[in-house]
Amino acid sequence: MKTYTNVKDLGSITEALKEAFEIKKNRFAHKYLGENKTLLMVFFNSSLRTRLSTQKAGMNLGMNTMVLDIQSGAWKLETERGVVMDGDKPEHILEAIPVMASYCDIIGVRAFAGLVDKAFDYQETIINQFIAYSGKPVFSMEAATGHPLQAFADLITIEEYKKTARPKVVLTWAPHPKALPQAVPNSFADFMNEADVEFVITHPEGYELAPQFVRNAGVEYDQIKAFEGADFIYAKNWSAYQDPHYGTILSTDRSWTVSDRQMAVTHEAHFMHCLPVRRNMIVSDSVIENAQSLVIQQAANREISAQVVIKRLLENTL
Ligand code: AN0
Ligand code: CP
Repeated sequence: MKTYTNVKDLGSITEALKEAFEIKKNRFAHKYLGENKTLLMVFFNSSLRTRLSTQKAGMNLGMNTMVLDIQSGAWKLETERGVVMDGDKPEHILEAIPVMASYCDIIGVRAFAGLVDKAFDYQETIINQFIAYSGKPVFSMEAATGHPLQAFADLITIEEYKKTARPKVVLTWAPHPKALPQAVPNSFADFMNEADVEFVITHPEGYELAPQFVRNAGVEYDQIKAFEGADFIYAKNWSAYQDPHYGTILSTDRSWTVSDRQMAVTHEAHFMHCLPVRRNMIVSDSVIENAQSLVIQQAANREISAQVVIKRLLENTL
């Protein structure tokens, strides 16, 4: 594997899951694979889980790890070519990338969607510049349109907790006070469309995701109908994708907050969310604290998904 930005980079998801469970059984089985190799993690946005789990995965493989927070301590980076740099950004990403690449062997990048320019976001302008100009294996730690380490960890978690061969998995929109990217729901949909599950997406009208991620998934605008008989409920807020409302909030309807009322019609479903989550906006205290909630297990599996990906990228550098 040379890059990791979406589900297709994994090849067979059956094989990827097998590798994940082997690593979970013995996470130090390849502790010399990354000896004398350096992992650089570049963050344009905040993180708790991605930062720690990815660093831990690198350390399990024997790598040295370095973290750069562009927001605090680094020079602010200009990302568009052709700009007269007379503003607040002293350095251009076109110099910064090869410089950063000269100090490491693998690069992880977190660069959220700006939610202003849909084409800039959906062309994955920032991570694609890392891929084009670093000369190193690059992986997404949440880019503009996807969060594939999260979705891979979510797939691992569903595989661990499913009670039927083909569970019903529902992705539901939930309200949030700030406009958020579509990256998490996009990648979750991408993975669920590859997995052997019955997959349904529910959201208020206007929140339709990009068709390349929705593919053939069922879209149900009635949240209660969607939840009926579900085995897994995956909640997430996202802002509008469709024009002319790209990146904006269309609804703050708190009747969409996942609570006992909706969970009652499910098949004793597990509740899932990538975290960080705003309680009593996205999900009630009672649902997230219920024994069926898997949010901590999902976060723990981030170490495993990251380790599969970094291991495969390392194998490609040998
Ligand atoms: C981010 C998002 O929605 O993409 C990161 C989630 C992993 N969430 C927030 O900014 C709250
Ligand atoms: N789920 C996730 O990616 O969390 P962080 O934003 O804290 O890394």
